[in-house]
Amino acid sequence: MKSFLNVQDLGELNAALREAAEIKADRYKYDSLGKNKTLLMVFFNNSLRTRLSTQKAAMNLGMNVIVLDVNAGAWKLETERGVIMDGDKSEHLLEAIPVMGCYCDVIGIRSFAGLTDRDYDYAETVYHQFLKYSGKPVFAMETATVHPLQAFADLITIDEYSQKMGKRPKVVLTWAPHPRSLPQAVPNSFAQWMLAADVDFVITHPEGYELDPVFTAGACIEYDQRKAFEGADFIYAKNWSCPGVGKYRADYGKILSKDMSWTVDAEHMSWTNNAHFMHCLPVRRGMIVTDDVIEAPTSLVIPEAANREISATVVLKRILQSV
Ligand code: AN0
Ligand code: CP
Repeated sequence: MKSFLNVQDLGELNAALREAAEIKADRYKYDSLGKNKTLLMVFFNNSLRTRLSTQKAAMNLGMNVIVLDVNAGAWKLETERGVIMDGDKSEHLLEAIPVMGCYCDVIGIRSFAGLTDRDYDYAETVYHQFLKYSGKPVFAMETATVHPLQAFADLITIDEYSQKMGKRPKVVLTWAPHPRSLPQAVPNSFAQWMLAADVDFVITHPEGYELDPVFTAGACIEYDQRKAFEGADFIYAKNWSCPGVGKYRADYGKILSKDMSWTVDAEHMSWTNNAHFMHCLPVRRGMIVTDDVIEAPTSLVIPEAANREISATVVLKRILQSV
């Protein structure tokens, strides 16, 4: 595997889930695979889970790890081509990327959507520049439109808990309010992975929040949150800003609603089949979810975060086996 952005990059999903279970049972099984190999993690944005879990995954495989926080000590990078660099940016990404590629064997990138230029974001411009100019395998640690390590960890979690239920689960992705404009990467990937998995999948959100059909083609969209929640086994909450689809194109990246009736509380959960609550974290309590719901025994936010180590170990293992 030379690039990891989409569910298809992983091949057959059941095989990947079996590999995840194998690694979870013995996470050091492949501890010499990464000997004398270096992972470079490049962060253009903040992170807690991705930073720690991906570094831990690399260490499970015996790799060395370098972390670069672009906004904390590196030269400020220009990413657009063809500009006169007379502002505050000292270096161009097109030199920085091949330089980074000199010092490592694999590169992970966190580069969120700017949420102003939809075409630039949805072309995954920064990610593809890394792929093209680093000469190394590259994987997404949340890029402009996707967060596949998160979606894979979410799928591993849903697979584990639905085995305990002994039935094909109903999984609901619900929009919830947030004070700031957030990317669509997490819901895009979650939808893409759920549609590839063996689950019944429903998306619910206010009008204008329709995700790009590239990720949701074939999904059931239910605008009535209560109807969507009925019979659900897993509630996956997330805020996202306007994806700018169809007639909402000019609203790309904007907040269209802060309707607090969408906050997941105990009443919302009472509509479900005693569902598990999920969220990728970081989460704002009182906005996305109430304290009692996130603290309930049915909440999976911590097991989900723990599975980030497993998804990253599988992905890095696959990459190492191909370099
Ligand atoms: C980010 C997002 O919504 O994409 C990262 C989530 C993993 N969240 C925030 O910026 C709060
Ligand atoms: N879920 C997730 O990716 O968290 P971080 O932003 O803390 O890495």
